[in-house]
Amino acid sequence: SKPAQIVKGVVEAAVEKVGDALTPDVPGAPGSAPPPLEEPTTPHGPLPPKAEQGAPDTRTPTGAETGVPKIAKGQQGAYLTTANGARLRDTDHSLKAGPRGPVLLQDHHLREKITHFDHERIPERVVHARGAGAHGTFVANGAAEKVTRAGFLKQGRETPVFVRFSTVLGSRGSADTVRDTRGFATKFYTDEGTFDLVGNNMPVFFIQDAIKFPDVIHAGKPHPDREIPQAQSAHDTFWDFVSLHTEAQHHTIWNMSDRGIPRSYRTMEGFGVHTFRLVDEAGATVLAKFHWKPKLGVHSLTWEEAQMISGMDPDFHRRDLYDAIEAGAFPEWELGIQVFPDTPEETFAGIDLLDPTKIVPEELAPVQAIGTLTLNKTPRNFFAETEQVAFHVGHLPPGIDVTNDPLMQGRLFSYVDTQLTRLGGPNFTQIPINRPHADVNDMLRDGFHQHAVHAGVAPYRPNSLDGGNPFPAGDREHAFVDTPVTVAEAPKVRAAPASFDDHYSQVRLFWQSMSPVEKEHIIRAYTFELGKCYHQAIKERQLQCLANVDPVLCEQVATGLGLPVPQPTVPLAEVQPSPALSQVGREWPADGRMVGIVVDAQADLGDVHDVRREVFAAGMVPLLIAAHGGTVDGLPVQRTFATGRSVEFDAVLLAGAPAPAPDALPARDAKAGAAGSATVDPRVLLLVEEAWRHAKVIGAWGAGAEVLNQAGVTGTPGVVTGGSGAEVLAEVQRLMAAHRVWERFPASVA
Ligand code: HDE
Repeated sequence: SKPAQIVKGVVEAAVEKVGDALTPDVPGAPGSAPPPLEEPTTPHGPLPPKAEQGAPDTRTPTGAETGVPKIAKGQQGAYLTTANGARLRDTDHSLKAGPRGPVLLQDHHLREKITHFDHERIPERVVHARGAGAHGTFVANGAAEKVTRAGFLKQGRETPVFVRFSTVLGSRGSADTVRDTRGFATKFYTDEGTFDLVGNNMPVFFIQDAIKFPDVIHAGKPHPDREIPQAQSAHDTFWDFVSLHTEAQHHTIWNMSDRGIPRSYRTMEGFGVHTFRLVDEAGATVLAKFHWKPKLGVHSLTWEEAQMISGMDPDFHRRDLYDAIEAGAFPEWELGIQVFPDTPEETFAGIDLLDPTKIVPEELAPVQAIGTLTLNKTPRNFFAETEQVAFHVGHLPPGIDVTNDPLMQGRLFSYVDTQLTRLGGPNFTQIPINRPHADVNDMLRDGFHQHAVHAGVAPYRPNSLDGGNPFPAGDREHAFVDTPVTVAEAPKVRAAPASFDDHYSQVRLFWQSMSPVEKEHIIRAYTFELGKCYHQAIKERQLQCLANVDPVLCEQVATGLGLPVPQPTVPLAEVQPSPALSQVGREWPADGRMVGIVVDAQADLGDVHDVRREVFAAGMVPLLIAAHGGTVDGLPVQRTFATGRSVEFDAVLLAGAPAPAPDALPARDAKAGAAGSATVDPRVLLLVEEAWRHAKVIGAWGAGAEVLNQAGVTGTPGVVTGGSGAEVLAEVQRLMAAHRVWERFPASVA
């Protein structure tokens, strides 16, 4: 029969692929030529079997040899087997006493298959459960050599990395575009041991001491009775906590700003948050903060877009990351450091460097680039890599050390502890994605899921039975040396230093550094979130906090909530704004951006071919939108008026003015505009209206100009018309460099 033939074909193809599988040709893998930029969503036939499904190679997903001989692997060969290797001839029928009889208990294959399935799920991360990861490389430019002996930061060194981005509050299946902090965790597989830089997309944290972490997370997670809301901070317990623990106000304003709803993982900054101690060859130290700077600039969604995407494409950020990598638009970040003298006070310009609720403005201590991260390969298997990757703040190579930041100190305990439950025991560093690329000889033994078959009889030191192995390393053998920092002689106390008491000056600094449109967004975010709270006292308490930040901010939010404006209880700090904190006002490359092109049969299709080529040439991805699927003049239609929505596109081009299709909703006469009655499909009008409202660039030529007329947006800022597609695209591209047409957003504050 036909299905049987297809299965046979697939098996044959798989058998053929077995030979290739040991040297998979991964597009974009380091060393291989970048694949041509191509539309990632072009419809294609059934996927061929994955080569590695036939015979996994013996390397870790990041390319290091595991040393495990192929013969010891659990899965290889082209034939379906039981877990212990017996070939099977049927996996679709349980063993029964006759075709209509009861299933027999002796059916080992049935029991094994179902038992394994029953245990497929592992506990999700208690925070940062929702995430997406990618492989890449980090190349150092050598600038850090002056301050650290870390080998991977020496000039020209290339280190494989795995990065996992995440939201904090939501469950594994929650939407990507919720308002939240984003995790930005990087594993550098250095040859001096793995370095995990477990950061966020915001430079400060809610709390100053790790002991409050369970409290802030309990407050942010869904309410314990109804378990709602999912992945949101817009609820009573969150605002109860942050208004009572005012140290949280700085992180909270970052969350309420556009930083809480990134456009893409590719347009996020990253921060190590804590201050680290860097140590050079001679043992001299400096204090430092790590920063990731995206090549594409820092850019966010609008709140309405974020909400719409949560419904339309909850996997938006994950898809965006994978599409960009697979299209060859490899995301890049510069790693930078701010460097401070390591003085006994551990302060810089009066700012306590151990307080994780404080930044050091870049204008006071510039971020110096020390290398470039490029993500160029998507995971082969989500569970094996993204889900099982385990980061740890204490995974440090020689040359990078911790400080006494009480938040960092608590994290040093937490990250092993959590893996014991999540990954089921102490041997999680043996999982392929977590395996160091440096040699490991750790004398740790046994435990659940022990994969190593250790040789020798003396896992202790010193010994005389295993020839003295393993040997301690000295400085010259790249040993990690704990920095001999002097510990103050002081009484044991549960207390914080007095400098930790300033909870408002940097919140004001952040507010004052925003452009008017960013301020407007912050006001709306507070008003929305507090508007979702039920308890009046909580709203009033948070308004009191805002009064201590800025009278305009407080007054605007209070007006939105219909509540009185409180007076400040602390003097308003004199602050110097930090322009580096604003996302507005600079220009950036548009690599990997999505450009929607509306076409119909009447459009000038020659121009559409040209424009599509030009969009590709600019490193962006054109997506053709038409009434129905199929092709237009030989070009694939990737979105229809039913499947496409404005939020997916960074700019919209109109090459035609499609008439209402039979499956369109009734036209809305109110929107007929200057043309009298609407002759354009209302879904196209909606697309244009939304793109306009979200301050995106819109371009039209030929018949497309009529859509602008009927949407009522002709001649407004960022709406481009011209005689040809090429002319319009050139101007659209120029405007896209600013990310959005900022002047289209209303701003009620200066
Ligand atoms: Fe985490 N955090 N955290 N965190 N964190 C976890 O570890 C914790 C903090 C961050 O993609 C957990 O493996 C404590 C700051 C990221 O796998 C857990 C404290 C920053 C990720 C944990 C903090 C982070 C985590 C949950 C307060 C930014 C995701 C699963 C002292 C600098 C990593 C896991 C990934 C994950 C504990 C505070 C970032 C429970 C106790 C500050 C990006 O161990």
